[in-house]
Amino acid sequence: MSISLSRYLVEQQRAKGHIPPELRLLLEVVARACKSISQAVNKGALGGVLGSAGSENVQGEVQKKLDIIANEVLIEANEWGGHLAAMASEEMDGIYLVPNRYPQGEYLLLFDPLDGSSNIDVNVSIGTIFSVLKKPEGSEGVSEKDFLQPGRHQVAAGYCVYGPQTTLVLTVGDGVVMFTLDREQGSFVLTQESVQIPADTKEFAINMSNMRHWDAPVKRYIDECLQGKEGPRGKDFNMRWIASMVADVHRILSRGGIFMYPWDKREPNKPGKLRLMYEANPMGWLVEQAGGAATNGRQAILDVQPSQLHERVSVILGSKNEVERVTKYHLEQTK
Ligand code: P6P
Repeated sequence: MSISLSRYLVEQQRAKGHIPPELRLLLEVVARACKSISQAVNKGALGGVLGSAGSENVQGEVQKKLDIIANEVLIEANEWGGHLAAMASEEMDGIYLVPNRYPQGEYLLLFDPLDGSSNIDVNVSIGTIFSVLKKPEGSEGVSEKDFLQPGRHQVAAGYCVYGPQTTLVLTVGDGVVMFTLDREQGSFVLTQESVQIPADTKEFAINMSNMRHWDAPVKRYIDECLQGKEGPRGKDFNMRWIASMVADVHRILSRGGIFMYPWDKREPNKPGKLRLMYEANPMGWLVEQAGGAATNGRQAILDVQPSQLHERVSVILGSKNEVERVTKYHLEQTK
């Protein structure tokens, strides 16, 4: 007997009491938005949704048509429900206040509406990443600084990967669950509970073309992996790089591995490429909830105190023992 997302959330609330009705509504609305995004993505060229939109986002990156479509779908799906005070997106410079014509709620929703955009036009898996915070008590109205909370403060986080299956992966702080979209029913069905990442792995994910720009600890770690069973690790490693964080993280949640997008010399003033608030924090929490680890090389990502909405961070996440090894190499460097 299949369990729908709504039934799962109701029964979790009944059993554990950490998914109040407003949060359940938020998660159901986000899931419905992801279903619409999945349909737009699946149309591809037939839907006239491929290619660039001829504009740039706050990161100075060319926006794809589907980036903008996905952003609009998430805004329109969430603004009327009364569960949110405001939203923030990779595709918008500032926060989006819920219009006065709608009731304001206590939650803040952050998202990367379509991560992995460079893969859209070549039919490789992409995804939507989201993070949920609560508006700080007592603050009148809502402003950007209300969003600047460490990842430990998240009340829900997840992603939807648009691949051979459309799969919604979610945590509310009590482990990680996966739902697969049943297109005939049009609903997300529970397909995996208590996701666990193996503590060890033989698979690393990093963009090797940046090797000459890496810092010493990263070079040391990857070099040891490449030496294989004759080297200090005593085993051979495999490499994967999909250049779509959602797809790489989904593989790691499904079978283990380590994902790294570290600081490098190309833009030394930037701590990394990936964004803290709506990429590293939600993914970092999911990975920790599945028994893995997520650091910026020196501290847990979830403990980083944000200072800007779109700030970037170095990301090392996945199988606990591997992440701890890379982090140890970084900490040894600063001694
Ligand atoms: P590179 C996609 O653009 C993204 O933000 C992540 O999803 C992905 O892991 C990374 O950038 C890929 O970056 O430099 O390998 O193209």
